[in-house]
Amino acid sequence: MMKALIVVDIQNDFCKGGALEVANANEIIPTTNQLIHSGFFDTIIATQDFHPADHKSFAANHLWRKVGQIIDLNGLQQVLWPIHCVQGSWGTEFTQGLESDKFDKIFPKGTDPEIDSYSGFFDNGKLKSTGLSEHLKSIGVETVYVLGLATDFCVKATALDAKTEGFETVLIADACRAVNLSPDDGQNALKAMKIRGVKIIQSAEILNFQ
Ligand code: VGL
Ligand code: ZN
Repeated sequence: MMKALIVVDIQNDFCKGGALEVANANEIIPTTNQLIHSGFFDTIIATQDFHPADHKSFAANHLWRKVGQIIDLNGLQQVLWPIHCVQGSWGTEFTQGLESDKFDKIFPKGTDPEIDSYSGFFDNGKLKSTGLSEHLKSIGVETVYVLGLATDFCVKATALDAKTEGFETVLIADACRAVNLSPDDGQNALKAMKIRGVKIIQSAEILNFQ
């Protein structure tokens, strides 16, 4: 049974000193590296938030809009974010210390300025595939393990799409951190994933038995 690890958006802009800093994000890097080295996974995949400078998820690209506001963007609700993960910038690079040279394949997302893409599989309107699902199926992956940033946005969206795509889906909870626009968002995201059939585990359940 082939197993893939999906490392979601461990990038400078979501870590210490980044434009969309997630609290305590850097704490997940040592655990992620241990999982990468565990030998438990048949393939290591990463997603990378990778926006053009004119991306419409940036508050700065709308007149009179502020970070945190919710707007209608081409028929979808869109939270407005600070400018982050712009192609070619430091912010979009994988964070120092993360063993990104071990990634077998990287799936960029959020490249269309008109639509955001939280999931590593599809944009938020499910209009276009990134190719991740097709790739995993082509190499025979049946189970995906998801970790990274942020629990309440890209991790949640990626895990839910993995489940919908027919993969056995496991969330490694201690290797995720949440944005928490509201204080309980991270916890609520875990509950929402669990209800949809995503298995929630701790990294020790993999690392202690390798
Ligand atoms: C993310 C907000 C905007 C994430 C990406 O990786 O969770 N959140 N872009
Ligand atoms: Zn983004």
